[in-house]
Amino acid sequence: MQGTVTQKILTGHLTCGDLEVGREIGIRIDQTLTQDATGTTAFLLFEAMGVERVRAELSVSFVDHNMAQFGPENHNDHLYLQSIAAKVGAYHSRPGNGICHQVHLERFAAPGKTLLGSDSHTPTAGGMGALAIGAGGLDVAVAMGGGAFYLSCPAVVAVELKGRLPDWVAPKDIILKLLSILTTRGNVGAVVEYCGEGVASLSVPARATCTNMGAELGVTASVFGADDTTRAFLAAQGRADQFTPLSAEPDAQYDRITKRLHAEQDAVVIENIRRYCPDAEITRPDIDGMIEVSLSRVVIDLSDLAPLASAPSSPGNVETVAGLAGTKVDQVIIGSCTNSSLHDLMVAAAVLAGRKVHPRVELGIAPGSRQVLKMLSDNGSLGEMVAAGARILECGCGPCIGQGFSPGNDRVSLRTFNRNFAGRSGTKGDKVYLVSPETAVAAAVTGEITDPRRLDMPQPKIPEVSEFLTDDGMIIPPLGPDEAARVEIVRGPTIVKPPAGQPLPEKIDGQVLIKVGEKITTDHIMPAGPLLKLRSNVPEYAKHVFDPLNESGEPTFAERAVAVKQAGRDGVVVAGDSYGQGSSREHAALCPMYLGVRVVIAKAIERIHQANLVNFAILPLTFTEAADYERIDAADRLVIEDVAGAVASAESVTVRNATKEFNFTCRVNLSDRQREILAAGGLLNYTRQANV
Ligand code: MIC
Ligand code: SF4
Repeated sequence: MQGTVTQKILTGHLTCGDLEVGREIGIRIDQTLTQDATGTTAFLLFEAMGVERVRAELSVSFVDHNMAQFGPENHNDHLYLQSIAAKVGAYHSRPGNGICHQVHLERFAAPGKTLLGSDSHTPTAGGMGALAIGAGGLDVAVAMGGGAFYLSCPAVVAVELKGRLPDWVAPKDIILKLLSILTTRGNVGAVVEYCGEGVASLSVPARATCTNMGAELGVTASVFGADDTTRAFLAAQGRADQFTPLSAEPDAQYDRITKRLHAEQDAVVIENIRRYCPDAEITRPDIDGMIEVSLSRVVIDLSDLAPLASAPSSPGNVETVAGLAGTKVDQVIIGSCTNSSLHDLMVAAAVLAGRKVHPRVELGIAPGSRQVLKMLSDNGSLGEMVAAGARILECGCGPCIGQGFSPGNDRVSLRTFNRNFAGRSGTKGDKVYLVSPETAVAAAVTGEITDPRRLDMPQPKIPEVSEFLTDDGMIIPPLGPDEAARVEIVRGPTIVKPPAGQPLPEKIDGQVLIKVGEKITTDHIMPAGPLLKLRSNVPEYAKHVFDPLNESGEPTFAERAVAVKQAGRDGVVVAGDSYGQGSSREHAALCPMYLGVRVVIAKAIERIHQANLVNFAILPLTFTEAADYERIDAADRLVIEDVAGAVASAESVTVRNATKEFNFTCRVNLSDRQREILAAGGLLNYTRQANV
């Protein structure tokens, strides 16, 4: 990574370790970000840590996820968050002020800074040249308290952009193209660094669309340098003084990542890798048809791109819009932290101007921030949208996290969002496509998936903004220590103290509570939608663990877990590849822990989820032989005799399937620090003991 932007930022923030790919490093965190759905727990844990004041340079608590306010829970959370921010010295962005990532980009992100956020799309700020990373709330609480953040030193992969985007082709199409090359799997531990002459033609919000969906690649972060475009954006936001130029050296060295793919099932991806990765090395298929691909560079010529879409139900199912053209569309939503900038919504307004939404389609538009909404209103674009028949939604996450606007059964929904995991919209069997604002608005007026290049108008030319409307009246700045001392923390009755972790037992006598397949997301483990309001009440929320996978009429996961716990056994979850994809929500570890889950055995576990498991004292193991996964069934009894040894230092551990009488081995892929955290019974206990 010598000479890369990533290396420069890491070097300036390193607190321990060496920049050797794969080795654990600690970094100082300049800024933190929380949002209400993870933030309430993060601040409760911050309180439990016993640190009185925020020690990071800047901590912002946003309220953007849970604003439907069905029942008292959400408002109780908002009031708690406002009061605790005042007490401990954090900024508080009030509900209605916008989506955390959009507002952070506009008002706080700066080149060269490190940002840790309790939301997986925190890397959005990489569009500004910040090294921004998503993590569980407890890790963010530690960083708020001035503690370092620990991560495996990333492999830095170059994404070189050439040329310019053609008309009607959007930044979303760049990241969807990258998803079709690198896929949603096998990129854990990498940072994607954008470079090349094509970068200059992309605005900061355009870059942020690309870095935002780096989360869907599963990488640790995505980052651009900081150039004249960054300087102009900061100046237009009234923050010219926060600009620092940042670029990779001309001879920067990038690192190779290795991915395993199936020669036949992944044939399209392999073809893309051959075409777009000039230094790819591809092995011959092994006996199971698996190949290994290693690469350090992806080269994308922007002028060759066409409008793309992620088909249901994974962001990695990328297809061309032209190929899907003609599919009838029932719903279109433009918004989310991926595509809700002023530019994106002005493109939509320009297409809607003087037209009506197609009679078959309901169109929802959620501006990303109050800044965007007010500017749309002032320049007349909002009026065009309303006149066309758009339903204007609050500045927040809304439908992206299943807070309303669920599509009808079998209805096709086109969204400018970043995730289309099955059921995330709130409708079982949903058909959600992820597209650019250009493609979304084209469908809104034609009623079917339409290549926007086929619209009877030229691409709208949206002028660069030289001065954004900067009214921070809805961001409450921190109070000084004296005033803060007088603040009463508001704790509504629906806010329940999170349970504490317990050290692992010497021996695990466990039972498989559930066996799940590949690519299980945290939305499967701990669903959001209407349940999101239970985030600050773990005992209640835990009743819904694995709800989307529970069979109706059968005991729920929670009921089975409680029965197993009462019988004196430990809960075990068995999973396939890429377990814990998606969000950073630590409830996907915290709630299973509350129900007695002590071990997760998977073919592979995603980065943030693995860290959350450790933070809540659940032992993450991976199968040494993937084939052993097939030999285990739900309800099997699994025994691990030497848990203490596994946690202390062993790199592998023997697990006995006492139901089927066979042994298998699992990898214990933990850093020394993670071993200490597990031994202490989780990060909270560890932090208290270490007095970070
Ligand atoms: C998401 O997009 O899934 C969320 C909701 O923003 C999550 C955070 C959460 O679950 O609260 C994320 O991406 O981390
Ligand atoms: Fe909000 Fe959706 Fe972005 Fe998550 S992905 S932060 S729910 S807008």
